[in-house]
Amino acid sequence: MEIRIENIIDVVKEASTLMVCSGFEVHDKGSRENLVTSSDLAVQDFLTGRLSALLPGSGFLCEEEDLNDIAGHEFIWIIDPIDGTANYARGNENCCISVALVRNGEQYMGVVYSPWRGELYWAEKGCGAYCNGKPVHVSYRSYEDGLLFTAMSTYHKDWARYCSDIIYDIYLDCNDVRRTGSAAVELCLIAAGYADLYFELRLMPWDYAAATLILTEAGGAVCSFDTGFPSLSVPSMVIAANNPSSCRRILDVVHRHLKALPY
Ligand code: 2AM
Ligand code: CA
Repeated sequence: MEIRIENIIDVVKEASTLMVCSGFEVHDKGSRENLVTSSDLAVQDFLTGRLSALLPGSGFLCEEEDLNDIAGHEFIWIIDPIDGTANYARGNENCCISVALVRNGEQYMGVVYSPWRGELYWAEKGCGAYCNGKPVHVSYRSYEDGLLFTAMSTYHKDWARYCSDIIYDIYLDCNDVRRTGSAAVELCLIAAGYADLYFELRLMPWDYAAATLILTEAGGAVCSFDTGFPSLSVPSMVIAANNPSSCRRILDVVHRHLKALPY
């Protein structure tokens, strides 16, 4: 079955019309930090319908409605219908649709579209990374000149001390710290050279599956706690940077503070 990145881009752009609609309902998913809106559900339903028609028999791992059907499929879609829902619910522009296509367990294609920011990033394994049709590349900044995107453990405030200790140590040596509230937006901004370093204690695959392909195709480096690539099926730590040595340096700080993952 032939699939082209343009097919995915068209579907994601069409899905975004459901995101930028006026009027949506907001509900929590068991805690006040963990929100879902009627737009998240509408975008996910649209994407799963259209993408399964593009690749009949493909599997899905999606944030909403516990959609996890990944066993035994050559192709798997990993989808966050809205990454940055807490921003979206407040009218903050830092949110996006994130769609990754995994083939035989490997990242294959990724699209991240932030309609309010007007940025459509995509990458195909081995073919580079693009934003709005133009190639993007990571920065050449040193660790010391680097801007760090990071976050506290929003859904697990009991782990916040680990995050703050790690962030504090990185902050002492780098330039400064930023936080947008969307992991996918942040990883794409590093791909395009607007920032340089990244650390999150625990993310879900749909937060990073597309954006980490975009970042590595833009020349960046990505790893997890055990030095390998973050998992494409279960929650993982995500460390990333504009080059392998800065990525390693963040990992060294993490290992100074954590002997094992708290999850
Ligand atoms: P989400 O909107 O898909 O849940 C990592 O920072 C991830 O945590 C983000 O990509 C976002 O994913 C979620 N997040 C960010 N800020 C948040 C907040 N204030 N409340 C809850 N979740 C947040
Ligand atoms: Ca989401």
